[in-house]
Amino acid sequence: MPRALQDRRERVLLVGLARSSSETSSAESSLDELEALADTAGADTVERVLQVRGTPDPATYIGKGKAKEVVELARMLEADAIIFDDELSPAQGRNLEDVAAVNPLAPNALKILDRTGLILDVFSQHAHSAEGKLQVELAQIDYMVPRLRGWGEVLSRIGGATGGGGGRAPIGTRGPGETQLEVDRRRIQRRLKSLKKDLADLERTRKVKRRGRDRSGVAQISLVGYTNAGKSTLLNALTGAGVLVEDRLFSTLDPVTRKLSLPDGSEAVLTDTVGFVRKLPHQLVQAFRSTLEETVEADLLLHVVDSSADDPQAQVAAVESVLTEIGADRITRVIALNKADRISEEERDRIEKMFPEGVFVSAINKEGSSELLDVIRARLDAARRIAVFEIPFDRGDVRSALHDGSEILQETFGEDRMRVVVKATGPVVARFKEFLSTEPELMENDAG
Ligand SMILES: Nc1nc2c(ncn2[C@@H]2O[C@H](COP(=O)(O)OP(=O)(O)OP(=O)(O)O)[C@@H](O)[C@H]2O)c(=O)[nH]1
Ligand SMILES: [Mg+2]
Repeated sequence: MPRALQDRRERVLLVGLARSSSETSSAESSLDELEALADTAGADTVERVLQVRGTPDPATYIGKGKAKEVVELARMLEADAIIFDDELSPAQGRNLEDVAAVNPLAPNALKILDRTGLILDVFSQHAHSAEGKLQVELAQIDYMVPRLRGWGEVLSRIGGATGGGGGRAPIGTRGPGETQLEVDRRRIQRRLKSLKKDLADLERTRKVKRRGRDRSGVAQISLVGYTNAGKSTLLNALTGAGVLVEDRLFSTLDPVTRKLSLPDGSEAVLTDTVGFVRKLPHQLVQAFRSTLEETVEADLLLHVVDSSADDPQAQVAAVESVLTEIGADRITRVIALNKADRISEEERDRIEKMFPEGVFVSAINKEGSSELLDVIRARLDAARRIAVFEIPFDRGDVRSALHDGSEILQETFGEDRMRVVVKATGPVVARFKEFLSTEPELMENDAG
């Protein structure tokens, strides 16, 4: 493709569906988000179409007549692609391509894309670490395989080298790479197998690193929140880390962990990770499972909310639903109402009512951060319970780990072991459960 053409931002038409006329406003905010995703992927939205329809049409999502209309409109506006605000089934995608008379081999064909494909595209642009790239490729293959239209009909994105934000490939085609030749299912299988193996290797390395951290016994806090809520900015503000911050969706894909000093002098570690979004593709949740495990194993979740967003409650709901999906919904959390510098007094009152437990902060000018740290410390404290450990003398490492991260109430030394009474969080207790005393009532007498 000539250079000039490649550098041109693409033009896209967005199509959303509302179940009923009372749901149009939430469908509109979903389209806003799709527009932001498209912008992040390098495309300008030239028009949005919202269709009210009780249930999606199984064949064409919006109905054949409407589909023809949308295609006409797209051609008139010289759009490069139509993006549907949902995951299209493989059959819907094929039928819509037929309506658009898409020839995937012809240049400048009108492309049919969906929300999942777009999110995968953004992820593939933003994946930097080896693990992140592999995770995205795995999710892309998962998404693509049922959508292949027979041998060689569709371009393969597998096994090449143009992915990962390198060039200016057109939106929807950025991926692990492209080859002109036909796709062979065996090759896909081989690639899948090697991807999974490489990922497993990387996961092992990361687990070893994490085990080192677990042994320290200090509280682990995970930042969670909607994409672009300001998680990385808050990490930087609280810990002085130099993490990349951008006004783009999904700028962070790889987890970053930094030390955090709490007001009582104790230490915790704070991990920044991938943000969430409405209808986060399950292929990605699966592929990022190991990254998200850090979140599941945290002592506390710091949920960052963009208080200046149009609908913070909807964003919180989207985050909560992903947390439930990965099994992190029972972890204690603190809500940071970020970007407080951008809202008026009235908005502040309104948001305070929505989230009475939330703490207003501005990560950008550090306003509210000391109050936030106080709340974090108090919440960690409340999550602590008294536990009694019996630690052999040769396990000084366990004792010092407990000293680092927990409050020591009493220490007594026996013949071959020491008894340590501590106030520690559930996860810390679980980490050292092999040393838990089997005679807690005895200890209580001792302590009293
Ligand atoms: N006005 C204002 N802007 C903020 C604040 N915190 C973050 N931002 C801006 O919001 C944008 C997103 O910030 P990030 O820290 O990258 O957000 P994130 O949650 O890490 O986003 P992803 O990693 O993409 O999911 C950037 O342009 C920040 O400068 C704040 O307190 N006030
Ligand atoms: Mg970030």
